[in-house]
Amino acid sequence: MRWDIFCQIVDNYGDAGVCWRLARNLTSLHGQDVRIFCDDLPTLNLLASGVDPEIKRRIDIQPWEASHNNSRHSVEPPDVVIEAFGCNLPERYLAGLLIAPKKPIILNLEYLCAEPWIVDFHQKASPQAHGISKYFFFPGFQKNVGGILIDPIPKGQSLTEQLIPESLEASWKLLRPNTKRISVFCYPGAPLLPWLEDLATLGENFDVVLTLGQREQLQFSSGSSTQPLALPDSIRLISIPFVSQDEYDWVLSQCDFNIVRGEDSFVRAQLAGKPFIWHIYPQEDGAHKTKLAAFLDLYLEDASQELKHAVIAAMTWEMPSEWHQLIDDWSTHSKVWRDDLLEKQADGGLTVRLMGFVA
Ligand code: TRH
Repeated sequence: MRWDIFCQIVDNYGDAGVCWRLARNLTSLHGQDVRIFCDDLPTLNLLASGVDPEIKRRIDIQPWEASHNNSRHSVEPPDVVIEAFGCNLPERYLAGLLIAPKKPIILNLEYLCAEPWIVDFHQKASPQAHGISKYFFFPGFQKNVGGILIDPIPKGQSLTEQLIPESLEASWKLLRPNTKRISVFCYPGAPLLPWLEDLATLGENFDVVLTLGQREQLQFSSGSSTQPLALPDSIRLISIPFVSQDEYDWVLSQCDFNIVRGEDSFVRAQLAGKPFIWHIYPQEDGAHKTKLAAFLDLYLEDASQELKHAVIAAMTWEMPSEWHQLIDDWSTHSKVWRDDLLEKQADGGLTVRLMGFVA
């Protein structure tokens, strides 16, 4: 089938991250034809860099305007149109669909959500005055919802066995042997500096892998942009550049603990099978607290009372000394959660469910 994915980048990288991962899954695993129309090509290309050129060649990445400025698109209407995260289709593109002999199906791909109400809304029709069928599609963890995006891992290989990506070789040389690794990718509001200072009191060494912008954030919160950060030697900070999506997934798989955010890195941290803090995207009305609580209800359903307290404390940015004594239990729990998640997505997860629904 032919798929048109519309991706409007509100902020950061998550919208592009999800669209790109979906496009890759559709083409490389399922032989679908995919076009992405995106309003911010530099961001999309940043994530897509370093990808097997064969895969990249099969995904047609176009600027947003190309969806309606190029007559070719009105001549060849797709079978499926995806409005990622409820972005509105350009009117002229929609007008082209209305006169097409075969109408496509339009899907509104929603944000990932662990809240129970999505079960009742998933795959429901959203009647449109123009007459083309449009449906809501909800990614999620529960049964009977849209699932999550599962990536292909080369046969017989796990992510951890893949070689150090070239772009990370220099940084990876700075890691100390037999030292716990923590990767950090969070929003500016996180109390990262006191968190690291507290980590230093645990009597262990930690190598902290800082993704793009995190060192600057730390520097800013220290109150001085020129003074070096005063952290004890037990904490070694290692900055890495913004790497491609595959390479970032690799980083998560190589660390013992990950701090992630948004939607896509949150899922990858779970699939890495390691403990993590989800720094959920803060919303003014506090809706993120409900979303986090809904996820923790699922994530900790089978955990002991002790572990529940520890994980909730960690996820709400209590200092490591408050919960770190439970880290081994949490590590075991993370592997069980990952295996369980993969088992629940054994049908192929979001991509296959999308294709099944369309069919
Ligand atoms: O960047 P995010 O915070 O993105 C989003 C958007 O802000 C969106 O508007 C918001 O609604 C949503 O969060 C909740 O976090 P996310 O979703 O984890 O996306 C980051 C993407 O960037 C993900 O695909 C991983 C990728 N990435 C790289 O490819 N290389 C890197 O070096 C890093 C740090 C991330």
